Amino acid sequence: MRFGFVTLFPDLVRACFGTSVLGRAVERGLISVEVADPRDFAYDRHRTVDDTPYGGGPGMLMKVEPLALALASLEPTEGSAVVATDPAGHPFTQEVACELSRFEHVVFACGRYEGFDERFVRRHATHRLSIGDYILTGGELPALVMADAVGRLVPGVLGDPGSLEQDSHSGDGLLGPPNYTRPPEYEGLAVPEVLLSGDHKAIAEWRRQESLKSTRTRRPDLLTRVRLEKGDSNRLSS
Ligand code: JCE
Repeated sequence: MRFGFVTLFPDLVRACFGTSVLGRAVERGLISVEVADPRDFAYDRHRTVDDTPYGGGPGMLMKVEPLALALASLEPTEGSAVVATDPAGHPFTQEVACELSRFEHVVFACGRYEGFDERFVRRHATHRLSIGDYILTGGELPALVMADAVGRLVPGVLGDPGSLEQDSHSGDGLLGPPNYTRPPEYEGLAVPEVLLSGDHKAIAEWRRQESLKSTRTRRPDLLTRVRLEKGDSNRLSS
C-alpha cells in the first residue's frame, strides 16, 4: 500500500512513519510513504499557499493551485483514493478504514488555516472525511489517524492477524470485553475468576456478556445496529 500526504508540515507526517508498527511496516516494504509540500509548488515571489476567502469572513484558505500541483506530484491515478480531511466530512469509521484498505494508493490532502478552496476538493478528492466532532488546527493529525487505521489492515503489518477480528468496532459491532494480564491481583483488584478457570466455553460466554453490557452502557448507539445472537437478550437482562 502506498500512502501520500499533501501537507505544509512534511516533517510531522514523516516522524509518524519512523517508528512503531507503521515504521516497521515501511522498513519491511509493506507500506510506502510519500510527502508533497504545497509550498514547494507555489511559484510567486513569496511562495504563497493561502489567501483570504471570497465574500469575506475570518481567517485564510488554502489556495487551489499549489495544492493541485503538490497532489499531481504524487501521481494519483483513476484507482487512487484522494482523501480531503475536513471537520465537515463524512464520519471516518472502521468500515471506511476497510474501504480505503482496498485501494493500492491512498493520498491524504491535509488542510490548514480555515480549510481548502472548495474547488480543490470538488475536482480532486474522492473522499471528504472527518475523524470526529471537534475542530483541530489542521488535517495532519486526522490524516495520520486514518493512515494508522488503514495501515494496520494491510496484510502482514500486524504480527498476529487474529487481533483484527477481536477488535472493538469490527466483526460483531460490539465493544470488546475488558482484558487482564498478570499479576492476578493488583491493589486489591482481582482478575475475574472465570479467566483463570481454563474453561474456554465459560470464558467466551463471560466475554460476550461483558461486551454486550459495556456496549449498552457506554455506546447504546452501536447496539441498535448489531445483529444480536441467540441468547444475547438473556445475557443483557441477567
Ligand atoms: C482543519 C479548521 C474548519 C476552522 C483544515 C480541521 C478534522 N475531525 C476533524 N477535526 N478537525 C479537522 C480538520 C481537518 C482539516 C482542516 N482546519 C482547521 N477547520 C474551520 C478551522 C483546517
